[in-house]
Amino acid sequence: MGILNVTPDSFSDGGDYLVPDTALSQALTMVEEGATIIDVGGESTRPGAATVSVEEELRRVVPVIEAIHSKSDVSISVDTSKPEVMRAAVAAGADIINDVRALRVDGAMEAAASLDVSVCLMHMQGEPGTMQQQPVYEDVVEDVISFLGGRVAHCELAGIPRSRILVDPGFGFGKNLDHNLQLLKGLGHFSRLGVPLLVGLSRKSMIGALLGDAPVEKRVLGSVGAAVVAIERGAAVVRVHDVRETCEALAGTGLL
Ligand code: 8Y4
Repeated sequence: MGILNVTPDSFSDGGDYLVPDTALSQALTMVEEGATIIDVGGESTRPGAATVSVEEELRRVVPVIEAIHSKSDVSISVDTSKPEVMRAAVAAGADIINDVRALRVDGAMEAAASLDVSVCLMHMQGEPGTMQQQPVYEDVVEDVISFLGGRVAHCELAGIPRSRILVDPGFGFGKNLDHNLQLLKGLGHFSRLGVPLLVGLSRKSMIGALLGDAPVEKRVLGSVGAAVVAIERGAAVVRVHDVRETCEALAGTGLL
């Protein structure tokens, strides 16, 4: 899964892909490099980022999804928590709803259930603005698995079949470095949930910290290594910025 940010404040790409045209060429490049899913996001979820209105999020993601859908058969996921954006994105050609709030926003579960698409349910403790202040777990692996199991059950009650559900431990979302390392070490336990696992570690602060406070642009090799480890431990999908490098490493280790 290649990451396509369409936020002006996205610190990882400098907001370079605001114009749908630029976003489209970036998406097509990632497809050539081996991406089979493009994740289009218009709401920055980094700690302290400003919230985005429904109108602004629609303005950012819908034209980009339409453009990718008209030029490529690649699967498109929409990174959103808002039911209105889910509906418009799917109408524009999105195949997957990637929700960091796991369909907990009012109306999101019903919206997703009414749409014939897959959903990725991510774990987050707290909300983006405050989630890194004091994350607390009894046992982070067990706590996250238990949360995700509950969300899968909610989805099934709402009419979303298990065959359309993915789960994600949510690296960096209300987790300190130790929590993130425990989750990566314990990734194999998530197979208990019986649905495919998606993992996003690319360029995150965990990688920066492990590399001695490396800046974002020096996190590529660490991110690629983390993606390989995640796939080796059972992940079905990795959400990455560096598609070419990640595919090459997976191919060279026999994992792709
Ligand atoms: C550098 C670059 C530092 C990126 C931090 C970040 C996930 C996700 C995000 C994830 C799923 C991010 C939308 C955070 N992370 N969706 N979204 N899983 N499913 N931060 O881990 O990339 S945004």
